[in-house]
Amino acid sequence: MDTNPSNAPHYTLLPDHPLLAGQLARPRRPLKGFAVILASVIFLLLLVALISNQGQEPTLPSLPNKDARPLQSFSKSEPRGVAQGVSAKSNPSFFNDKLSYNWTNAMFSWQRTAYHFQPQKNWMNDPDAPLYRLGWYHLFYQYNPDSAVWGNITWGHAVSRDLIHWLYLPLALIPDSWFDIAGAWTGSATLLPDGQVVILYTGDTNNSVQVQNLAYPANLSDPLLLHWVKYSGNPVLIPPTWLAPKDFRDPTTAWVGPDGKWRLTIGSKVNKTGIAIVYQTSDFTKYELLEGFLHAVPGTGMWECVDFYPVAVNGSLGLDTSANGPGIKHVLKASLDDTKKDHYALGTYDPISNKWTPDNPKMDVGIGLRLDYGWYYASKTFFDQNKQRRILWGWINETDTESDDLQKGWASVQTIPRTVLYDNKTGANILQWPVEEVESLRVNSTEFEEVIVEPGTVVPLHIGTATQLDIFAEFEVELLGSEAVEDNSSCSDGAVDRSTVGPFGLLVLADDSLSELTPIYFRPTNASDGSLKTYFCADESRSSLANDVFKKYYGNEVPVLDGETLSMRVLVDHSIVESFAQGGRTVITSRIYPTKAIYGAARLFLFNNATGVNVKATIKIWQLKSANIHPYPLDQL
Ligand code: DQQ
Repeated sequence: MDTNPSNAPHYTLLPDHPLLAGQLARPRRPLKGFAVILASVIFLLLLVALISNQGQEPTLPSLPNKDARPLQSFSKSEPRGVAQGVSAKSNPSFFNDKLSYNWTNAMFSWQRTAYHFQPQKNWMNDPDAPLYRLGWYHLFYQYNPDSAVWGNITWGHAVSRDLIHWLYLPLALIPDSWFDIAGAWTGSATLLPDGQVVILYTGDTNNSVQVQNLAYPANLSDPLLLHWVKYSGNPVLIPPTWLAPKDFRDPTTAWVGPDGKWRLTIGSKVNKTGIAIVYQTSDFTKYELLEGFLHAVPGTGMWECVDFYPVAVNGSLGLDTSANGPGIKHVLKASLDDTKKDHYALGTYDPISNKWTPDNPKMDVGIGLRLDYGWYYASKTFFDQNKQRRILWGWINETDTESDDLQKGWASVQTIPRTVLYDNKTGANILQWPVEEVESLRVNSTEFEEVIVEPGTVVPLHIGTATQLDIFAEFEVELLGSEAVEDNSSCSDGAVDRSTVGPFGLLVLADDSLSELTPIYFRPTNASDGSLKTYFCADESRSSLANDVFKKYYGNEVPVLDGETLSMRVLVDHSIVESFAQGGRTVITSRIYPTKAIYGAARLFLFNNATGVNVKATIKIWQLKSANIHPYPLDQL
């Protein structure tokens, strides 16, 4: 039986850990107090020296002050995390003391999702080290156990049999050592052929230097992987001398190179050029930096949470991270710190030259495709050897105010895990699709066949409660006049921007009076150059009566091939809407904050805002049950 008290670390303590030395429990003697003040002054001087040393060679302190937790500076004009060299962790525009609305507890409760993963309380950000092993899917995540805002970043941990129902486990990695005392940041897992599990994660040190640390399970026969050991030789990697010490983070899962050694990549930047650098290792404790960059794109800034994996050009299965050769392309993904957007590109990986080359330089990482055109960041994939598929996790941040988050006591949700495949029809993008297990939540379905939606109308879909839905909709368009008028619009003017042929689609989380609604829609255009394009969009501008939340237009072009019908799949889960067009070529995640269209008042409609076409819609809608997400009954072990 394991009954760890919730405030104790769940991994083996290092021999020099203050808890073992009893230092935290002992009353301080005056002399010790003086020593602490002296140490703090020295620490502050070191901090000042380090800051003024920015851009020069980073050096790790030779005698780290193991007890010191650096000042987590935070100013009212700067979002959390920025001072530590990581992304803005709060809605930057609404970073204020105000609530965004006169929220009630009932409204806040409704916002919690029913089948997405989120912790019971407090702040969560990036998914970390997803893996499958001994019958369990593991998800770790960036977590603040103390508050609903970013800080004190610790690794939360949960397990699932099916990626849908989750059991919360004790914290996996606590920032309690000099090499991660300012935060146990993002990392990845690698499963070794002999059954070992290796986690590499970024530690923010007592001097705010980003280093990479190694952790491994204390007991490999424990399927829950409850206890983690931090390697005694941590950190295993410090920033190379030519990189800034705050621009070196988020190691990937490792893959095997042609010489049998492991390789992994880490994101960084040189001036404004985003880069991915590659290290080689045999034992995960000693590393060699390979020459050159895996890839670099000028103007894209710091690359966070780089992900790098193979996809099969033909076939419907995912690939192990080490797969390479004929019929394989590689996806390179970077989370752009400057824009908070996840960009990817398809290309070819040559392990001999240590280079990845994009198929289309015009669609390179950071200047071309995005994984998700909604509110989505810091994603990460893993290879699920259980079902031979690659699965993508992504973080959905809040766009309300910090005060809202503190009042509701939690912040952020993870997306539904999505399978990732190469789109061999377009040859130019990946396909993302909710894992099949989500379908186990479907309870009953309603079908609407060939519903005609005339120009400028909305049609209610009477399905009862409309807050937990899985919707699949297809649309055909019938031109009423002789020809469509040219137009060049995209998603940028919202669902009220009318043309001959669009927009049309669904209104989700709408109330009866349509005082709140979120259109998820197609926007075909016939540009003056003769080209026909279709955009897939989400218009959040009328999603909430609350003022201080993001209410933007999101979306991008979606490829529609000859003979294809326009189709979308939309998952509605209270305040989260995940929308997939054309089998997952273009994806949009929405985090919205309705005040009226909630509980039994939430409705679903079809709409057609085109002026010159009838739209024929065929729709199947499933109500979804809630997933079981609760603490693991550790007392029953
Ligand atoms: N989140 C982590 C960093 C990463 C960032 C810190 C991305 O490791 O770069 O919580 O959201």
